[in-house]
Order: sequence, then structure tokens, then C-alpha cells
Amino acid sequence: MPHREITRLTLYGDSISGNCMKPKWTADLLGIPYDWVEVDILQGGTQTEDFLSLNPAGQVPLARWPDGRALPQSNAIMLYLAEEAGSDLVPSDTFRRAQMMSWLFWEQYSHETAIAVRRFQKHYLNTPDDQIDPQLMAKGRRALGVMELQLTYTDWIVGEAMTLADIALVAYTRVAHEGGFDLSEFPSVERWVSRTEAALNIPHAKEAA
Ligand SMILES: N[C@@H](CCC(=O)N[C@@H](CS)C(=O)NCC(=O)O)C(=O)O
Repeated sequence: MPHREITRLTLYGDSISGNCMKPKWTADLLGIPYDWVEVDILQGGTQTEDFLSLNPAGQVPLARWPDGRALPQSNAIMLYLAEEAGSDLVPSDTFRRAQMMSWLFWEQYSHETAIAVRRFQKHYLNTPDDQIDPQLMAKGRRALGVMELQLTYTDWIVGEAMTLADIALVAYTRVAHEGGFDLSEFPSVERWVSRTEAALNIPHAKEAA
């Protein structure tokens, strides 16, 4: 499947993965045409010989172009798509841009590693709560607290307009309940989730469930 001839931007991803939704939502919002290739993580789709030849890291999302270029890492793909399109999802002010990057790095190190991981274990692997590392709940709640503090003061993660930081952070925050997190403890985050879902034109995850 991954070796088939491609004629335009192709996004490989698993629809259950927030990381994979980030470049998809970005492309949708910016009107960038692409083909979507579903890769089933739970069925080992990222570990096949074919897929590993495209991304030796064995992970989705992966973006691939007909000229042979390929790019893994959700936040790098979003950044490339948005900058190529000249989108204001990336602030033109260099300090604001750096602030956005700061949140993107934080998302990968301090947010996704707790909230996405606990959600995957609880919701997709059906791991009982008492067999899930308790540090994940503590770390995830701490991350939500950091966001709550920011969103008490600003409507968006970086100042007055939506940026890639909002897209990156909403990917797993909107489904945090599937990981056992209670977003009602973080009311500014809860309102921001609805605001960001509306801006991205995607359904409210909690209601959709
Ligand atoms: N930092 C990477 C993380 C990618 C990642 O963890 N992908 C997971 C799905 S969310 C995956 O492909 N897992 C399959 C595997 O490890 O076999 C990104 O943001 O793209």
C-alpha cells in the first residue's frame, strides 16, 4: 500500500491518533489537497516492511510528495504546510513565532506523553486504571493546569489568534476524557476546546462520542 504511486501530497495516518489529525486538520483548513492513506496502528500497519521503508521510525503521521520527499512528525508537517501556504497560523512576528514553537515542543514533551499515552492505554488497550502508571494522570493534570493558566488570560494559546499551537494542543486535549481526565476542572481549557473545534470545523469530541 505505501509503495503505490502518488500524484499529490499524501498523508499517512491512523484516524484514532490525535497526532495524525493535526496535519489533516491543517491541510483541510488551508484548502490544501491531499490523499489520505489509513494506516492501522493497532494492526501493526506502521511496522510493515513497506511502511518502514517510508519512515524507518515506524510512526504516523507521515507526509509524502510525488517528488520523493517524505516528512514525519506531526508538528513539523503542520509547520511546513502552513508556511508554504503563507498562512497566519504561523505568526509573522518572530517572537510570537518562537512562542508558538515553544508550545509545540512543550506539547510533545509534557502533554502528549501523558494525555495521549493514558488515553491509548485506557481507551484502546482497555488497560484497567490500577495497571496504568499513576504518574501519567499526575503529569497530564499538570499539563492541563499550565494550559488553564494561559487560557485564563488569552482566548488562544499564543495571544489573540489561532496558531499551530492550538491545533497541536487540541488534538489530545479534546479527547482527554477518553484517558480519564476531567476537563470540567479546567473551565478555560474546556471553552477553548469548543472554540478551537469550531474554528477547525470539526465536531465536538465529547458530544460526538
Ligand atoms: N512525535 C511524533 C509521534 C508519532 C507517534 O507516536 N505516532 C504513533 C501514533 S500517535 C505511532 O505511529 N505509533 C505506532 C507505532 O509506534 O508502531 C509525532 O508527533 O508525529
